[in-house]
Amino acid sequence: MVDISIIGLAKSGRTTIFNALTRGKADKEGLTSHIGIAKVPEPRLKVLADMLHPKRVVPAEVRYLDIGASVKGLGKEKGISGQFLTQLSSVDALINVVRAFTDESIPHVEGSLNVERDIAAMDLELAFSDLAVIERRLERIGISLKGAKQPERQTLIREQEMLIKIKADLEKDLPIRELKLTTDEVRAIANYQFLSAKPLLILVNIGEDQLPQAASLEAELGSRYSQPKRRIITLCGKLEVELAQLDNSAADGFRAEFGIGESGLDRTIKLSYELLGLISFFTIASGEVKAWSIQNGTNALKAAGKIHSDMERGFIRAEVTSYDDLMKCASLAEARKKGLLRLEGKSYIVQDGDVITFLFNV
Ligand SMILES: Nc1nc2c(ncn2[C@@H]2O[C@H](COP(=O)(O)OP(=O)(O)OP(=O)(O)O)[C@@H](O)[C@H]2O)c(=O)[nH]1
Ligand SMILES: [Mg+2]
Repeated sequence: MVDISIIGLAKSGRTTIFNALTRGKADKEGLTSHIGIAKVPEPRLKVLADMLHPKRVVPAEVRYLDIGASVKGLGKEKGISGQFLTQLSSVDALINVVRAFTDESIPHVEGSLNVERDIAAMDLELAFSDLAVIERRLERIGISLKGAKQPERQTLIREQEMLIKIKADLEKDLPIRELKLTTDEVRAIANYQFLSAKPLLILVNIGEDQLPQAASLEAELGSRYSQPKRRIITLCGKLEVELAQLDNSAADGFRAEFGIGESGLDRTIKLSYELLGLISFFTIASGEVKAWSIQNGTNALKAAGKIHSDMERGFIRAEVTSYDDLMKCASLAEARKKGLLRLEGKSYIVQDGDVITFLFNV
């Protein structure tokens, strides 16, 4: 499962966004962190369901984490530490909620509204956290080097050099996600789970009164902040949380009235998926149509492992058809008759929209 953590300054609307995304009712005053699940919007799943009338339709899921109110004033402190760091380090991506709504009764922690300043403050926070991790590791390497013999010595020196290089970049305000690293370096630093290396979605939380400018604000901010591993979105958390309580057609009606095209929540999930390089594949079995998310470039063996470790261990082959080919037929059986089912082996790279039946024995 994909894990995404919601971060941001105090009173930026994190818990509101969390509740909207997960259709949850987390206590906004609570100090504890919240974990919730959201279903990944996938229009092709509905088309498949309409065609095949399965007993159950199971969308892919994302897990969201809201790390609670006690991170208040995070931007002023020296770095993210302890329990928060452990929680944040393990997620796949971050959503930074930045406040743009005005409300006299809820003072902004910094005294005034300033989206750019708050984006920079969080970037700094993530960089501080990574620098602290690097410094601790460099200290340890220094100690280990005193007694180290070859070839361990060589390995330690290589790690030391790489960390010193990354440290210098961080000190120049370059987050790790922006660095041009070699595949070896990416692999070497993966274990550190650096925060500034994680894909980042900046979510600008606007007020209802700003809805008419939402699209132009997003375009303007997007031109400045969009990067391969960083995107920006504007939405109104307060409205989204209300719409999330309605059924789909009622919510669509309200959206049309407010001039909002697609659901802000759906767009948030989709953007996080894009940032993470995730694609969907589908399985149709025992009366269930299911969507699964995998990293683009995953082979059939690993994709099978997503479903069940037995499927990976006992993998024989995969029967694959594309969603588009299946659309030309009325069922998988007809696709088979028409010769649109391919047999693929372990190393086949799963494509977005593949409909797969895994054959395995255990
Ligand atoms: N007017 C307005 N108020 C909002 C909006 N989004 C959130 N709020 C309000 O702002 C307050 C803070 O929202 P939360 O979602 O609790 O924000 P948070 O970042 O989780 O806050 P803490 O965890 O307490 O630091 C709540 O009273 C929300 O109802 C919005 O778009 N417009
Ligand atoms: Mg909160």
